[in-house]
Amino acid sequence: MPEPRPATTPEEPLEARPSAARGDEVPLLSNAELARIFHQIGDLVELKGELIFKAQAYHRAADAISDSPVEVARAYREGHAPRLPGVGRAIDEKLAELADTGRLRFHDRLRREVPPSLLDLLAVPGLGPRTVRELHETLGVTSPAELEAAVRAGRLRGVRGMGPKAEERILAGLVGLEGRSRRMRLGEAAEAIGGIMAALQGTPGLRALIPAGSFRRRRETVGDLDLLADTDDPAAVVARFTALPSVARVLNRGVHKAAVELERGPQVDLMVMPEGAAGSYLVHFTGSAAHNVRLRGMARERGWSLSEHGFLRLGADGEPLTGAAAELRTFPTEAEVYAFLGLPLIPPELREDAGEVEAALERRLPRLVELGDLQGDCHSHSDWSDGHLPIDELAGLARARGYAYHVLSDHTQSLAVARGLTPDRVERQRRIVGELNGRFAHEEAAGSAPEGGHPDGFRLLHGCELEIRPDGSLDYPDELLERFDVVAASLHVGRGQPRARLTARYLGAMRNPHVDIVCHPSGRKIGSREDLDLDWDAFYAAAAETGTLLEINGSDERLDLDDRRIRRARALGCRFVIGSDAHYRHELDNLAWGTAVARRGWLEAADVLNTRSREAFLAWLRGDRTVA
Ligand code: DGT
Ligand code: CA
Ligand code: CA
Ligand code: ZN
Repeated sequence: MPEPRPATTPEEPLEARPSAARGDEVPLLSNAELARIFHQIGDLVELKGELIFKAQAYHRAADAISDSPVEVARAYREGHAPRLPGVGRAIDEKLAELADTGRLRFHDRLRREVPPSLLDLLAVPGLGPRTVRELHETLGVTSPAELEAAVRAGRLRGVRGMGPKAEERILAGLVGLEGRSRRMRLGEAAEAIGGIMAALQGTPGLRALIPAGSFRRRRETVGDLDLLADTDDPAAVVARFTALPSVARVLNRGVHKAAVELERGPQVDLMVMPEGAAGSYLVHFTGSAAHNVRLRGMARERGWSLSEHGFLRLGADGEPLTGAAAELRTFPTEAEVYAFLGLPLIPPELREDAGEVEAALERRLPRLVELGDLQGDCHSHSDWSDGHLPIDELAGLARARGYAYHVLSDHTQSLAVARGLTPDRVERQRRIVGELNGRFAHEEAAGSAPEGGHPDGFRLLHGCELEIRPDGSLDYPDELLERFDVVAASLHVGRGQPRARLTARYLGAMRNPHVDIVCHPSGRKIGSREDLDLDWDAFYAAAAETGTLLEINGSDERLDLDDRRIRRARALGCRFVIGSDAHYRHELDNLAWGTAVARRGWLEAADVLNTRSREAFLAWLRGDRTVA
């Protein structure tokens, strides 16, 4: 491929895969793709420090190609090259090579000579090739992050022609770049990849599409999307993928892969897996890179080199054997790849080189909790506070999903912005919950409950999301708290208090015997609101001691506790619940994200209390901690 591979693809060029040999027909590059290549050549020669007019010639040719009404590559291939303004002999030859082979050796060589990260610097709004080269040569800056550090350290002042104005301009440009490369929340990633997978449904020859990368690992934010295709007809899926209406730009296209940028959206990398050898592909493109490095090390110790193509036998010199001696082992499934290394299959959520390889070697990987283990949802809001669903509808939806219980947990009185409930509204709400449950019990007894319900029947549990006030007091008196099925305490105001005060507020709430759960303990919102400043170990110790459950909030902008804190909390003896914090109908799906985070935190079903039956869950809340 002539285009630069996106910054997010692996070091080894994908084209090096053995299957490149089956690259029967060379794909025809579009005018836009050709233009992009020539613009990039122009940038690269200028970055290299060659004469400016050379660079300009490439940019001019690029413009002429994108303005041309004829399909330039096809015309070249068919032997009637069009006359393009500004295209002389040198560029004419390059166009012919691109049209015939789909690649350009000159471009490949340039990309080897110039640090590719300098192209990232070029993406900073307001930075041209000349400035980038100057910054690289005088300050050694090779990436946007290094540039930002240099500007902030005042090192830019030493560069010719760079004053305070330039500093300001560059910092503004860096902010712009960040906005463009913002990482997605899990829900956004799911929506984008779901749309693409739906649109590719029915592509001739397509057997399966599997999302890989950080999304498959359910990292809390996702940079770009990686999609693996299992197909009889790679060309068909690549063609349909690059022509999707949601695609703004094709960044890269080959016979077995492509990369695109979605309209106002992320980059998506599509890779076709070689038939019968999908295992190492799945492992490689699921990552993480750190996990892959560990696997490669283990392969090496056993005398093999591991890449996405499979295992290659190493010779005495430590290099893969070649020619007649070459030996390649490939596997159709991931489990077989792990087995070849003497390991059980490691679930994608654990593949972060955070101890999972050691645990696998010692056969002590956890049996991770699954979404299907959950018997009920522990956190939701109706239109009585800041939710958008009437109580009966909320209950009906949870019941239809097959749960045995669902906690209604509207806000309490002092959270006026969220229409927190006064004690008399709590009383009225309790009556409504009671009536609903009466109806459910009646239907279940009469055998007239809707299909698809839980075999134990369904009950709406009356809870509240109890505000811990800035002075540490609780928002309802004990006599009222006592009457709820579930009390979940939260801290939304006075977030800026010093660590000792904040920690004491939580500890005080946990010592109240009516408080069952602490909701979204860190209070963060991903990308927009910092964590509370807490003495975390003291917090976990108090939760463990008082038997207070810690929520794993499944809202994709919270995911709180996060995976790292879950592991620490569990090590200190804490137990958990997973809550959707649904305010809208579709947010009931947040339980999936909550479960993913719990899995990334190495939790098993036994660690998560809402995997228990309604009876056992309620008994546990009442203080009977012996019920299994
Ligand atoms: P992201 O997109 O930033 O959220 O994170 P990932 O993990 O999806 O990373 P991405 O899209 O760059 O690459 C997908 C997978 O491909 C990654 O998880 C592991 C593999 N991979 C990519 N680059 C490298 C690399 O430089 N070295 C190794 N060993 N593996 C890589
Ligand atoms: Ca990628
Ligand atoms: Ca990715
Ligand atoms: Zn809430």
